Amino acid sequence: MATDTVSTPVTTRRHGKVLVVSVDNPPVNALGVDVRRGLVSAIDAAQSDDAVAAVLIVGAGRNFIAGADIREFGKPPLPPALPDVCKRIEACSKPVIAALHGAALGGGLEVALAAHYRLAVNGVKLGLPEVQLGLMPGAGGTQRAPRLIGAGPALELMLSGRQVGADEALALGLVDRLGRSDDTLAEGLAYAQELLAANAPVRRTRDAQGLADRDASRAALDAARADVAAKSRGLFSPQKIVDAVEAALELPFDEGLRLERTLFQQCIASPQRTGLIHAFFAEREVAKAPETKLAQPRPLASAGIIGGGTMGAGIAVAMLDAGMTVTMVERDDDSLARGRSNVEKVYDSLVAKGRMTAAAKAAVMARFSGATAYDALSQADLVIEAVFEDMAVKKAVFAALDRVCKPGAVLATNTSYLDIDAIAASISRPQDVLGLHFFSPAHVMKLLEIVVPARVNADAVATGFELAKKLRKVAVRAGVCDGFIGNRILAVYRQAADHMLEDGASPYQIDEAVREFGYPMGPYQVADLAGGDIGWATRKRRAATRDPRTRYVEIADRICESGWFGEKTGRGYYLYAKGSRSGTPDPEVFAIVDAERKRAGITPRIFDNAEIMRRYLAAMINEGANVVHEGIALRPLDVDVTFVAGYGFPRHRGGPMKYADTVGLPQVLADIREFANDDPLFWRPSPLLVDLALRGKDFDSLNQAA
Ligand code: 3H9
Repeated sequence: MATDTVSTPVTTRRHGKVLVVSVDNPPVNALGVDVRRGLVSAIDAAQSDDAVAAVLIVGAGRNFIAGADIREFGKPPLPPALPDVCKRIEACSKPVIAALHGAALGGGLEVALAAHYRLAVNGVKLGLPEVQLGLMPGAGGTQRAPRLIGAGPALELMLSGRQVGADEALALGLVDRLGRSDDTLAEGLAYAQELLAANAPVRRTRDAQGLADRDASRAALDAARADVAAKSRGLFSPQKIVDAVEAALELPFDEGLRLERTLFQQCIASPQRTGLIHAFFAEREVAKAPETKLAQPRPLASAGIIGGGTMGAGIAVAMLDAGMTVTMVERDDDSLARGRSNVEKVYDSLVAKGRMTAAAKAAVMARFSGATAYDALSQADLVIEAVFEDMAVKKAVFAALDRVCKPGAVLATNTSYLDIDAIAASISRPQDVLGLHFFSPAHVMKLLEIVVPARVNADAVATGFELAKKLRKVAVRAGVCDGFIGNRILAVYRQAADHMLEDGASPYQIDEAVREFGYPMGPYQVADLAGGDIGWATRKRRAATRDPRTRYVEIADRICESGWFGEKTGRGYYLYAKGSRSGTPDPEVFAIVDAERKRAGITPRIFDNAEIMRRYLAAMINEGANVVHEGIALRPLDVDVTFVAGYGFPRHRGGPMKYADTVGLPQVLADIREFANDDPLFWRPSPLLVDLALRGKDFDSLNQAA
């Protein structure tokens, strides 16, 4: 064995006639400029060295290559460009083999596609996820993947961005061979030796015949184009992916590559790319809360849940799905039976859809137990209460937990707005108390607000973040206030929407404007889905403490007084035909709105959708700035992640604070000042917004500084 050139982060080492090229660029072997340079010089070295008969590319650490270095996008490009690196690999006159493990994504898979043979070991994750970043494969992926596996499967991979495992990759033809062991290097070397022994030729993907059946390829393209038009809700890059695959079908390979480059640059220049990459990094940044750096999480094997309603059962399912042992406590046998059945229902529906076997369900439910006495929680590492939103009830639950739980157990409340400092202060161990605010349905929704009261220990908070990781949730650290980050901001922009409703817009127009912006649903559709009675109860409870000077729109109350609580009652802001989940405009709602306008002495005016969004978003951004200013959210990016992960804010816009940066803070401030002419109490500019605008800074400057 001979060792020669060493050029970090790509090293080469000869094993007999095989030159092993190892990419070692932690944390994920992204294809930064040094890696690109290293790969080109490694191929050049292999080409010019007579002792080398084949090249094996492997990744060091946990992954092959996770893709292009996302941090380089938007900066001046440094040569060699990745498409040229891939061309160089493919042009090599000696067989190049890629041995894949861990992530082989985006540009990483494109490097592998440029190689002549591919082997993968168990646990590999292959994919072309660029679409999730507002991009498309830009290093030959749109030209090579269809030639290798056919237009239909390639389009599906690129448009979904999903990852495929080893077996599926083999079945698709993305890889030629699966390794028997997990030792990628040994498996790759054995494969290379075998190919050399068989005199296997250089086999270039550019010459593969996956598009030979033109009719099938054309049909796949047409279907994909129709699907994109119907479903991609204004996203830019999916259309470009289809255009590029069309080029693969219609143009010679090199021309197709050139078009791919042009389209890729258009995606890079699009604001959607900026928004989606902001969301990608922000989601990783929120996981690094200060407490996670200060302290180690406590043990987290077994959990208790108090309350088996929709929320408690959803949390139980999320934990069971993560492999935890769960004990549910309810006040009596009947309630417990209902709680258990709420949990089982979720699995039964999976079994009915064929997505889970009855045996798998039984195995999961074996980790679930129920009790009507708190003693059953004496050994739990973590207990989450999800009982009725009432301070006295919550305090009684915490007093019981204080009595029975082992020392060091983390005691969490799922309250949406109650004062967690007060709950913590009511027991003997406030250092163990925090808020874990799940969103319904808790086993589906990605967001988890981790609410940090004043006296909690850092290791309890770190345990909350560890739990989020286990449950695969996006955790955002929030301070204690009414509504924390998400619901506090929601309350304000919902008011802005109600003001517009009373001033002349219809709920249907507001929903439409919000959907046009990229939300899956508008606020009145959401209200109908969630059930109007919940918000109504809260409004009634707060009526006594409401500032009488603030504008209060009563339309929602009138609708609730009619017994119209939304979808579940067949009527809310919309009318729902029996069994239907999509509503139609309701003339009687128009009548209620008209009557309320008259009562309030308002002459309705016309809004256009642009003004609706200007007001809706200004309210959201302004309260977001307040939340950051008061330290409830650590940074603007925490607000962004909250809204993207939990409130349907269009991911390609990055989040409300990122969006504000793209509009420009002086413009947002000018809007708020304009709106304040009519309602100065509601439209009070946040001091943080004023300060940043004055200093010519944006919200992102606070993300960088933190
Ligand atoms: C592309 O390839 C375009 C080409 O087609 C064309 C080019 C011409 N770059 O997620 P983790 C960082 S587009 C830079 O927590 P995991 C990440 O920020 C790319 N940095 O780990 C984090 O940093 P920090 C297509 C990256 O084990 C750290 O690595 N590829 C990149 O849970 C660990 O990440 C993708 O979209 C990157 N590409 O998951 C794949 N990737 O420690 C994106 C990660 O400072 N990546 N980082 O917070 C992933 O999906 C996951 O990171 C992966 C690992 C599955 C790889």
